[in-house]
Amino acid sequence: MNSTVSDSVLTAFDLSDVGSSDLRAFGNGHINDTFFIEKKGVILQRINTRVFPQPDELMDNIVRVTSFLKEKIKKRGGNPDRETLTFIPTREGKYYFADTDNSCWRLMKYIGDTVSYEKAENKMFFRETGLCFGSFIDDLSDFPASTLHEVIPDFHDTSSRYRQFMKALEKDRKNRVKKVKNEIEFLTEREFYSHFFNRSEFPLRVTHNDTKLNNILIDGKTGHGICVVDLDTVMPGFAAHDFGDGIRTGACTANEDERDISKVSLDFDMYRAFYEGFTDGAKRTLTDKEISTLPDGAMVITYEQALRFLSDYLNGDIYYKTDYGEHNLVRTKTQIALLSDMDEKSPAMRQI
Ligand code: ADP
Ligand code: GN1
Ligand code: MG
Repeated sequence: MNSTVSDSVLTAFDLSDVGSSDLRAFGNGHINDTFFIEKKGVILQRINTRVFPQPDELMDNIVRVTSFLKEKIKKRGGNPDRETLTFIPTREGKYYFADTDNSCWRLMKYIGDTVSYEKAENKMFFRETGLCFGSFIDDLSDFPASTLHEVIPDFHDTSSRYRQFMKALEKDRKNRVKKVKNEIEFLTEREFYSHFFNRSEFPLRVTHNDTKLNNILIDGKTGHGICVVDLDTVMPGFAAHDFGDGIRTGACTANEDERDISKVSLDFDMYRAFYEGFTDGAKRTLTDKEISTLPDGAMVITYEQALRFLSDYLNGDIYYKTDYGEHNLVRTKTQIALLSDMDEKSPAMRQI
């Protein structure tokens, strides 16, 4: 087999007749490695165990959440194989396989005739994306949240992200601090964002926590959002964070790694479209207070993402996949440009 996927992985999942030419690298995620095997109609994924060191807990969360969702989808007459992920166990009945080099792999059904976007193509698709992420929160509102493992502790605890940023500054492992004085100043001046979401003030819900636009599959024929993917970070969290990451990735006029920051701003029409979809999807669950803080979620998550990208740059690019040396710095700059624009537009964001 090729250097990426060993024969033992394929044998474990009963895919022995699959050859290296059948594996197509898929998607643009920053964490896992995803392969599409068209002739079997499946997606094979290598779990990034540096980010998710407990694959047992990770898969336990995901399998229980998808089983729960499948029951809901069946009850409302939907298609449980299309509207949520279906994981396929190994021949030994486990939901992941650990290779001899300690890579962990999982297999799921490919959901066909769908597309996912890196950038929102139009308002209709983006409203659908908001609707899917909002409905996800509604569907999981009666899932026993306390039984979920915290697979990445303090994932969206922005003050903890701020402390990690301070540590990265202090260590300055790659001697890069001197190159990013302006970015550091921008982020330290806005430290107040890291305290906005206080755990005791807002209800903890079962949230997705990685609501990037490309984590929604849109039906290629109808244009409707049908499935929420990338369930690794489903954990208790705040609805405003899910709203915020959707806006950060989908209502931005440029890609997350656009080098020309003059192209980066908040597209207000897209903002409104996502807001309408999200609040419609989660209408049975969200309180007025949660709804009133959705714009703050967009700003806090964009701020947090700038902290995370810059910390990774200072630490020597050890967390996110990067394509070139300054990739994390470029990503930081787009987050800063987007946040600056949101700062200006926040009165209008609050008015909707
Ligand atoms: P990562 O954690 O690296 O972001 P994802 O689980 O999001 O990985 O998968 C990467 C991409 O693969 C997604 O953005 C989506 O486009 C596509 N994808 C993932 N799972 C499926 C699936 N079951 N069916 C069809 N496409 C999928
Ligand atoms: C990662 O895996 P992906 O690309 O969907 C990251 C998110 C970040 C995002 C930034 C587990 O998401 O938290 O917001 O990159 N996932 C994890 O693009 O850290
Ligand atoms: Mg993803």
